Amino acid sequence: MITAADEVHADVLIEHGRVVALAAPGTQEWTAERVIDASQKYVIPGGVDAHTHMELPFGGTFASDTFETGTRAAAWGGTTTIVDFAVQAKGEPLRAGLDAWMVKADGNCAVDYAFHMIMSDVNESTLREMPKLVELGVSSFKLFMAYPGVFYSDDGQILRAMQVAADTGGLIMMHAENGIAIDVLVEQALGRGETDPRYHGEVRKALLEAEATHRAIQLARVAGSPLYVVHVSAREAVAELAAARDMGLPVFGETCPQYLFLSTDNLAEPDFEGAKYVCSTPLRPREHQAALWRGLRTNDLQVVSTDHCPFCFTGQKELGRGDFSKIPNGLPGVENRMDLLHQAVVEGHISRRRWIEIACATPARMFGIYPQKGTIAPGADADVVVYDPHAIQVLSAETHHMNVDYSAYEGKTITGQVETVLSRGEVIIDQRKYTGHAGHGVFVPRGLCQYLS
Ligand code: DUC
Ligand code: ZN
Ligand code: ZN
Repeated sequence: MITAADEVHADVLIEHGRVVALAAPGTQEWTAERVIDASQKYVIPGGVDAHTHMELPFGGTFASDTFETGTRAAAWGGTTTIVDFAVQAKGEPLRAGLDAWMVKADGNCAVDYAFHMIMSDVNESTLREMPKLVELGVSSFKLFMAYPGVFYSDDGQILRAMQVAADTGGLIMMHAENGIAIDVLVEQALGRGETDPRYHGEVRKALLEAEATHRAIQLARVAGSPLYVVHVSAREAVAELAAARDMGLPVFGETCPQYLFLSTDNLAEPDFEGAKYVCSTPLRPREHQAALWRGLRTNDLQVVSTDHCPFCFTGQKELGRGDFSKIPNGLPGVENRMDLLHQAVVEGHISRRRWIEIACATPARMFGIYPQKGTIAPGADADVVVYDPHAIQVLSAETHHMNVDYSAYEGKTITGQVETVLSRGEVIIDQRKYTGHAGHGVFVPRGLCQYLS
């Protein structure tokens, strides 16, 4: 058994959906309805993916995974909890957005789910609503320094939201890119006839991610609030986080597998294939990867989540043929995260326990659901994965379960594969057969970030 803290040989006793005891192998006379033999395998906590966008409306279309298809794919990949983003529509209350996303998820999920709240309209009324959302178990709020006219908040709005977060214990999650400057560069690039997907990466400059990260950190300092920066991709942004953490500030950073394994080489693939890799923050030149791996090892970055936001190549990514700014932003990945990070263990980037820490335990703690989620310990939900560390698999759209017509990792060989998955004690993947069902997953109300007290 591997947790963020330990690697031990152990029997795990599960009752009524919870872990009730751990024991040295064969030392207890437990009688059980079912025994799962995990010898030669790893027994790990179910993954916690703290950043997904099922059914997200974006760029005139919708992310292609529903809560049903996306959470089933999560289960296949050993992820048993997702934290998705409910979206406030401009001019509407936060609560209306949350209610709408509750309806989308309710009765449809294969694994447990929670929500963050995207604030697209920070004003007096939505600021007043923030403490109520925290009480409802939605204790984190995503703001955007990018996407002017859509999700964008200006510095004053950001500061005000951070002040409320400081008062209520809520956590501000920041999409840190200078969207005002980026929009100028987009217009200029298109004016020069630079319309291919690779220009998406060129205009969304690393320096504009670093600048926004720096500004977000300073605003959080002024407000006295913690800050969690989502989908960090630039080494210059990692440096800003590291500097803030060296000063002792409560600043946290997340990166995603696409930034660790893919690069601008993918964005430059010919025949518009690069559109498959358009997401924001964008993929960076390969040289940035070393800084991200180092950040994960030194704890300057604490979480790896997917930003799963799939759009089919046919009919969706194609909306941006002839104009990269119209390509819907996002990559599929909810099914691949645990495997890709195990591959990182195999390749020596991180240790086994760090794998579980960045993929299970820390996201659970960061978003207030530990130890119910993110570990295997008496009292925890029995979200348990039997992982075969020796299986060889090849990632492909032919075999994945995400509702999208391509894989960002097509043809990549991975050592390791999920074999069996339990969600609250129910076997939902049984030796690579899906035995779960839509509606098994329930809403998990979250407490406050557990790194602050
Ligand atoms: N980035 C993406 O790539 N997709 C959805 C929203 C975002 O910020
Ligand atoms: Zn974002
Ligand atoms: Zn996102």
